[in-house]
Amino acid sequence: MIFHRTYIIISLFYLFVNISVFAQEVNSRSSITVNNDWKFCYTGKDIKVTNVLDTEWKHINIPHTWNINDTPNDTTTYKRGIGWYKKTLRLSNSLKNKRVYLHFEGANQIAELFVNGTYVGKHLGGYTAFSFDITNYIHFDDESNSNEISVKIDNRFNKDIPPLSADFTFYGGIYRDVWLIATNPVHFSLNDYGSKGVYIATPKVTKNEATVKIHGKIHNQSNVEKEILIRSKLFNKKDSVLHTIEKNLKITANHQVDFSLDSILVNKPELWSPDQPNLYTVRTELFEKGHLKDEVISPLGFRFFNFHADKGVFLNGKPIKLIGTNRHQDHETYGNALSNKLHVKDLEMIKDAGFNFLRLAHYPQDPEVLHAADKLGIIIWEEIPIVNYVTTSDAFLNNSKYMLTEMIRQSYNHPSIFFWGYMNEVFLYDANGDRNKNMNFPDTYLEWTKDLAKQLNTLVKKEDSSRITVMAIHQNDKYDEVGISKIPDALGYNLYQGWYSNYFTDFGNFLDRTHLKYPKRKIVISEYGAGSDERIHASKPKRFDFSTEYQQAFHESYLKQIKERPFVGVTAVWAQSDFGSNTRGDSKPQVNQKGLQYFNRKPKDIYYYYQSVLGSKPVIHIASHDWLKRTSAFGEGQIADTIKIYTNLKTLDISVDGIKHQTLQVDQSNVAYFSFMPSKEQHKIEVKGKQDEHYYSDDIIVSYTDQNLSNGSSKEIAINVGATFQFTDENQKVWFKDQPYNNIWGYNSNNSVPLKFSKGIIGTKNEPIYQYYRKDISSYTVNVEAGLYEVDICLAELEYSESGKRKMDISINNKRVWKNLDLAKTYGKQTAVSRKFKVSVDGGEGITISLKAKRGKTILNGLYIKKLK
Ligand code: GCB
Repeated sequence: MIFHRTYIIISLFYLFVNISVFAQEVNSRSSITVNNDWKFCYTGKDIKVTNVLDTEWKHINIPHTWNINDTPNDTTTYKRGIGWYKKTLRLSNSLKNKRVYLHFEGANQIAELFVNGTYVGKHLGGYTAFSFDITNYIHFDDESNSNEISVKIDNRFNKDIPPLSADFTFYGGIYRDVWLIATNPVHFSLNDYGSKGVYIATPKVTKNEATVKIHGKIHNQSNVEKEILIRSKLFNKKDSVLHTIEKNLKITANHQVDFSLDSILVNKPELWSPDQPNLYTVRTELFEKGHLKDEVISPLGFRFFNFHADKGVFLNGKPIKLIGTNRHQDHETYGNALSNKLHVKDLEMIKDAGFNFLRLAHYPQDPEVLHAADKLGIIIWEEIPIVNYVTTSDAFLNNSKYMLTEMIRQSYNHPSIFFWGYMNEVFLYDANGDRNKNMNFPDTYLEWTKDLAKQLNTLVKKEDSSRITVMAIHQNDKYDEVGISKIPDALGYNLYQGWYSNYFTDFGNFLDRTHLKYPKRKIVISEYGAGSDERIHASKPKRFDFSTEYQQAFHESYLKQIKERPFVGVTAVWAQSDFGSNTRGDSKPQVNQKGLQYFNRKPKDIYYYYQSVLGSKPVIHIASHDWLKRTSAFGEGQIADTIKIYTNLKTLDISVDGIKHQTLQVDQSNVAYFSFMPSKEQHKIEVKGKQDEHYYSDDIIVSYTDQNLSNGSSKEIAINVGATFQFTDENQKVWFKDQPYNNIWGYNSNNSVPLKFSKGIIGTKNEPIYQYYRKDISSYTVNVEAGLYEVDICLAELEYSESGKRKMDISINNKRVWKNLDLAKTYGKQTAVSRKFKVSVDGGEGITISLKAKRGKTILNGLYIKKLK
């Protein structure tokens, strides 16, 4: 919601959507959302709206995207094409003397508006707002019953509109609010790059005084010259008027003029900061002959900041380390079509984690996000979506500049914004050696891109020199060789040492080397992160295994390294929540899993690590709420289990099953561990602590899965062959990590190799069982006691699409159950195959699955054995 009205009563002069319209006298502007009762049809192809059959329209409300069912887990239906929206609008006669606008907060990515069959205009770019004046295209109640609004949205690849490529889903649709705005003929401009036409600057701010400078644009859409008065009132947070400033203006007919009011001086301003987000308000009014004709309300915050290459960021004269996160705007089950409530909830979670900084990656987000950031005290980096590469065309250049101007003008008044960004990893493809191969970049590519950066940087400075310009780069020397890294005021590094490359300790070393080499560089860590999946756990976590334990170790190490380096002024986790990325094939395909919260926003355990280190409230959180089903054995051959706790308390009391286990002293790291010996299937763990006379606690119930079918202690075993972690499937069954035969169970072929396939698997929700496999395996043995068993063999052909490349015979206890199995031929590539067999075991011999290659090498992905009798 961007149009805050105080005079809501006078706004109620019309109601929409096929119901009667009531007229009342309106003095000032009126804004109302027109989100309900739309019809939608995804046509895919570019056809006329009149050619869509009546039966093809579906009733929908906005916000809406047509890609909701495309993610996650579906590699086939990601729709990039044309979708038509239409709506009937009935407008009161009282609007006859008004100017009527439709304002879209965002539609991805090309929007074309038609009113009553006539083309009104087009907007390019999916992440900024735009308005159309529809006055000349509409009829009113006395002329005709209704108006047909139709909007064609196109989310196809367009080489001239950023982003061209990125690690996120380009959901199509009208996915943010749509507003109908009615103004008097003379009003604050609604055609100034989608902004509200009023800009509040604070050219000078100190602790003692601040100046406020208000300027903007006025549009006289009447045929007569107008004499008007502009009045701005500055309110403090208690809503009392502190200052009023006015100016008379004359505007010729059918003209727009810029206006600028004299400076206002505010003594002893209450400064804005993350700890004290003091907000003022400016109400700017437009009067004609003493009557209020229009008004715009804008937020205002006083703060001064600078970024020092050695000492980091200073806010209001004091050092402040900006430790924050990145946010994508989508959400499980909603795609990018979120209610304002969900946007605000995200910001509240970010604040609650203790973060004071947020990068809006990789595009401008809903206006509500910035309102929330202003109010909650979260410092913002906002950017336009030039990601991965550019097209060296004038159209791309112009669209980028247009988008950048839109972003700045639309967000200008928000005190939370400190950074304007304009590029992310723009040499990704080129630096990786694709140049002149797949991408066909011209020889001038690097220089052209550098020039684009220069032009964008200059544009930002012209629009708003009060903020810091920034771009994010990946770890590659090309940016320095070309010199593009010198263009912005600050340089953001997206760093993934220990995830995309070997060790997380390389992170600090890289920072130290870079700071030494470029001592004047203002370094931002614009991204760092590792993926995780609540179903994957490992006591010895490995890079890229998607275990929650690896992600935890990664962040614990990174945050420590960040805190040790004062020159690192700004940092941001990648990312606050998991998000849709249609090209990904991780353990949850089509989702980027590096969030501190899941795609549905449930916090991961690691969220509480940040909260315990950065937040102000006492935290005790057992770091294993996601790992309640464990594969350690109990009873005979038992091994101790270790439980981790995130806390900012100094002393913890641990109890197991209600009995005091130990008292733990916690060091500076905010991480505490204790061990105990599981002795039965379930244990209740409780952790308690006390601070300032208040008690805090957390508890979990952990359960243990035994793995021995030979002594009757277990009746089933599931094995994720080829994997180094345990996996919990959709039926809550725990799949053990793979192991060589240890006299209980395991693979027998020492030459076999564990492999991973990084794409989605057709026909299962349990991808990690099929994505991991062992190749060149001759047999797998599980010791069992005598009885009748069900043996489920899980396979997927992950290498070949063509038949005839791999053929194998599979036997269970020397009895052939599959002959000449050619998975590609029978089931196709990348498809989960699970087949169950009944096996009777007399005793002694256990169950051995043997695989024999007839062509190519054998493979095995998973094994499940269950005792039936
Ligand atoms: C990056 C990109 C971001 C990706 C992220 C990742 O460097 O800027 O868009 O999502 O890495 O997860 O790989």
